[in-house]
Amino acid sequence: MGNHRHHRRATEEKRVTIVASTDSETEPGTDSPATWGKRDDMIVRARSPYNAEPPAAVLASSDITPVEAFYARNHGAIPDIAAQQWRLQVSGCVDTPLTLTYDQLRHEFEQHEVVATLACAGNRRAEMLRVQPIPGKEPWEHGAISTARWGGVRLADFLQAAGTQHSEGLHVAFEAPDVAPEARPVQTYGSSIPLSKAMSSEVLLAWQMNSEPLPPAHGGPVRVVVPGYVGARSVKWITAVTVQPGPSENYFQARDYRILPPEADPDSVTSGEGIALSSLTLSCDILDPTDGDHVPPGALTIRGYGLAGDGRSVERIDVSVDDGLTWQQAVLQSPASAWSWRPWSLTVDVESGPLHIIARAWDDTGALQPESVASLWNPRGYGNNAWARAALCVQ
Ligand SMILES: Nc1nc2c(c(=O)[nH]1)N[C@H]1C(S)=C(S)[C@@H](COP(=O)(O)O)O[C@H]1N2
Ligand SMILES: [Mo]
Repeated sequence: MGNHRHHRRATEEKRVTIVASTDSETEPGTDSPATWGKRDDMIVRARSPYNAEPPAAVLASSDITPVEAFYARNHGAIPDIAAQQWRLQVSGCVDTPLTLTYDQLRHEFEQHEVVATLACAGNRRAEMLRVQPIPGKEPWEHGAISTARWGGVRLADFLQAAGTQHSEGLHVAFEAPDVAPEARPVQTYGSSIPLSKAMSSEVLLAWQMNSEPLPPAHGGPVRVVVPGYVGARSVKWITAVTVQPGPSENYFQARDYRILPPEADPDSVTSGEGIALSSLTLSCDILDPTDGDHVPPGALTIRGYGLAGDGRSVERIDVSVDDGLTWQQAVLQSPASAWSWRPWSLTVDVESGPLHIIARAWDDTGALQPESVASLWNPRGYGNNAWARAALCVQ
């Protein structure tokens, strides 16, 4: 009897409440959608699951994005997990499978902070779908990217504590409790990264964002942050870690978040088809002013960011205001860390009439971004790192 009760309590503790989509606050189409503490001017791509990006000019206004402006990308309803109920299990190719509590995470491991930019692989898809339509995917403009100061524990320290084996080619898979209706078959969210990346010091089990406890919309109580990789690998509401011989079989690792050849039918791809997205690629964007803006003649300050791939650095940003005939070098700020975007600005003199601004980034290996978005088009609309362009009107 006592045992039975104890067992029931344990199950209850483990239960995760999914914020019901019948809650009028999260129902699409109502007048008062849940805003998850975001600014009123967020561009909401979907209310349920909640997907939203800040206006580009808002992103340009701070090097570290405030939580209220940070983009939100969700494939399912946002789970409501109390910190005291949260558990993280590690198993697979480890000597000692472990279960970690929130208190242990905070008090039994060294705490670290990393400023890192999260970028959704679908950022700037809007430009891609003007080349050719991409049905059923969010038309993200410039804002599915943001930068935060993440605080937490190194994933490496946790894997070490579990006695993770170090054989070549192992992967570390992450599981979360949120159910993604778009997955085939419908399943919870998950992904994986190579063990070599998982053991790198920048990869965190984060419980803090900009020095505050991680909010539910961003994966609180605890998420993975994988700096330098596409946002999809930074699994929110992490509940299980498995060290395994190959990549995760989760839909979002094996079938989605892949670059398919242009002629592929995304609805009939099989597991493992296409190129799995991992490291970010060299990119930059113009955030302020942006497409369609009207600006007065005279001095115009253009602002944006550059972002290099996995641990590389942005060394130069060229800006053209005459359709690429001539280029000027933008003024680069120091990035907040090796994992953060690099803000840039340039003040130019502009005359009345239409104005086309182009920006392009070079990294420390001498690589330049690809010029055309058309050459990058792929059926799921991922990885648009073409030269940044903005068409506006000076009057
Ligand atoms: N559990 C879970 N983790 C997730 C997702 C999700 O839907 N569920 N979305 C991923 C994607 S595609 C991105 S781009 C980032 C977005 O993180 P953010 O919402 O904190 O900006 O989280 C990733 N982690
Ligand atoms: Mo994403």
